[in-house]
Amino acid sequence: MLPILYSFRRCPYAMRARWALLEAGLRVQWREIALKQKPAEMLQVSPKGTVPVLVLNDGTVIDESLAVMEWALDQADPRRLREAGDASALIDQNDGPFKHHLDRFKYTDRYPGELQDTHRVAGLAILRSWNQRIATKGWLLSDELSLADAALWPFVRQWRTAEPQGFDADDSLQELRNWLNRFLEDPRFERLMQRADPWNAGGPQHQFPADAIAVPQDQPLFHLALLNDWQAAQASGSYRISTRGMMLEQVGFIHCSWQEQVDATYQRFYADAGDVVLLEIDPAVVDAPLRADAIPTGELFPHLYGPLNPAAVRSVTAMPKAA
Ligand SMILES: N[C@@H](CCC(=O)N[C@@H](CS)C(=O)NCC(=O)O)C(=O)O
Repeated sequence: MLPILYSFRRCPYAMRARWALLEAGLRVQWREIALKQKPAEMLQVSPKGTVPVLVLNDGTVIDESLAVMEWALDQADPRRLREAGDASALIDQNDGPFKHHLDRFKYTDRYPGELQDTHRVAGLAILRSWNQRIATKGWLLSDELSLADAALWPFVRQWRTAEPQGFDADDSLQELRNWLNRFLEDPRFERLMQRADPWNAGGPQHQFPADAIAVPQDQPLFHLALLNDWQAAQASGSYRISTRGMMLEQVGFIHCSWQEQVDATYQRFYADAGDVVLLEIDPAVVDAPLRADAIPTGELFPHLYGPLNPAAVRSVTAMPKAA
């Protein structure tokens, strides 16, 4: 049984939770909700009535978005989001003062007596400080994507949505705009914004992400590797190449194939690569989550969301195979 996620498509807290589930290669039972008509099943496990709520198989209820992110990254953190430094001060600034001003800037009519301009000015001061960090470091915390970036971008997106012209024309937000666009242009964005009607127990049951499936445990997986890389992995105990010329940290998963997909992958990417080996992997022995994701043509490929432990490799064959 997969964990259950109660979610709301446009909620920035639920968005960052879904983003982390995507990042970690996980799948969940997806229960989209309407905020005005929350399902009794959700309120029973989390009476405070906010999304996201994740219910694990052992009954554990995680009903804070950051805790959902942490739980997901505990399962797998292939791009090492938590190694870029301490994200807590930025997240506190976002979830506290920035969210306060964002709500009053975006939904001023819901806050009688509040002036939109006061909150525009205060919110912009925070956005400018983030812009400055990105201008200096590349991302919010360092030159690498981190938990802070992943936790904040849906809120910056919401600010932009309130007044896109102002945001897009502001010279003091240029680096922040480019940063936001990295998320909006990432294929993960479209996947995490998939739509579903509000859930009810008698209706259709969806999974998130909707375009992924489980990787069967009883069919071997294959990965093409450069012989040198494979030898180095045997020595170090961990293989971290995603595909030719790309590391796991860059891509977020290790590309694999099912048997019938190997030849096309070899011809496309490895035919001129020199010494290449085909690793046969037992999916039941890998140490990281596996998920089969659709590529743009719709074809599903198995992906490993963490390093490959050499113990999961059942056979190693030189490529191309002898006729
Ligand atoms: N601190 C919570 C906040 C979650 C939150 O406030 N979510 C909003 C939707 S964006 C919500 O569910 N509000 C309840 C409501 O509108 O009834 C978290 O991080 O998960």
